[in-house]
Amino acid sequence: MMVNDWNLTTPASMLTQLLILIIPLCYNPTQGSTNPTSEENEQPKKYYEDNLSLTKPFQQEYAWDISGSAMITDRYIRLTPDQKSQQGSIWSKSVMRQPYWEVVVAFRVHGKGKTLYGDGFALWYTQERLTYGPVFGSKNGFKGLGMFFDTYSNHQGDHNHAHPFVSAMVSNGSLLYDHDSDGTHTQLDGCHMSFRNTEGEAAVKVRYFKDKITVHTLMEVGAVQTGDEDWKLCFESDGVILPLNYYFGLSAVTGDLSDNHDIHAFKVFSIPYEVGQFKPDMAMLRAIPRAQKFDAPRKHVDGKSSMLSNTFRSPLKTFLISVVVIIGAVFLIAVAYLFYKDREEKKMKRFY
Ligand SMILES: [Ca+2]
Repeated sequence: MMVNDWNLTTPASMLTQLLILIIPLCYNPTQGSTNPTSEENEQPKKYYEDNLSLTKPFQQEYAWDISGSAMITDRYIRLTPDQKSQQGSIWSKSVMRQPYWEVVVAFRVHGKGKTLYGDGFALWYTQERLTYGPVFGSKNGFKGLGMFFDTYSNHQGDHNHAHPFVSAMVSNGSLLYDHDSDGTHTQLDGCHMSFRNTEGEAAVKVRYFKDKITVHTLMEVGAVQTGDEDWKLCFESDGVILPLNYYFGLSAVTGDLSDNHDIHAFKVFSIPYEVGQFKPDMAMLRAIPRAQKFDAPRKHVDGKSSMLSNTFRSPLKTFLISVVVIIGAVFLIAVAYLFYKDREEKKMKRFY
């Protein structure tokens, strides 16, 4: 079954959602009131955002910037091929204008590597776009939300999870992602998801609604009927503030290790604050992205990494190595000169 056939916008699904909205009203004496615990608030109708979505055959390409190694075919968007030192990204040209939303991303990460492969890809909801850098091909110190699909375990110390690992992080621009701990000290939460080298596509659903992030996963999209019950909860996290008017993006990077990082569908839905009513909140325009919960900070431990990525990720290390190399070169030139001068002087002495 194609990704486009998911029961997200089918007539059957729409009818089901309509019934969910209507039935409680029939039995509720305070009809039309906005009880925050009612079913209607938990499951408001979603609206498909065409300008922020990319689905086969990817005719919405005009609404996106595609850069670096990223390329579009009629079957997928390849962020990086299974080759060393690649970096690719796609970014929406327009922003999400509604405060609450849901994103469904279907993808395949696959490659020839049996035990060594990397590094994974990231999904972004950030203030800036087309930002290049060391965090899965995009910049560190981002403002907004980063979702990481990490296939390579860099971490040397205690790790409570297996890879591939899906995690989320919210930054106000000053909180930094640490590759050497696989971002575990700044993450909201995460879960293990065996999405690499699967036959079919895998998918993740990220929902931001009323200051809560909820992430669901789905394996082997297309092998089963993908109703809501098929999604597995990865995590949910309260107390998350994300402003509206941010961009969506996807990026990936390879170092010495590589993989094909393919996006098969990217669907964005806006969610009304209450049934039939969006609530534009001016405070959200000025809000600073933040989250209440983070994992406890841990001491930074240098992780194992591919040589190129490691150099790329440590400008200070690169600088120190450069200084040592220059001092070494100057020293060798000085020794060679003294040796040459000494030999010339001996020659002159012999001549006389
Ligand atoms: Ca990693």
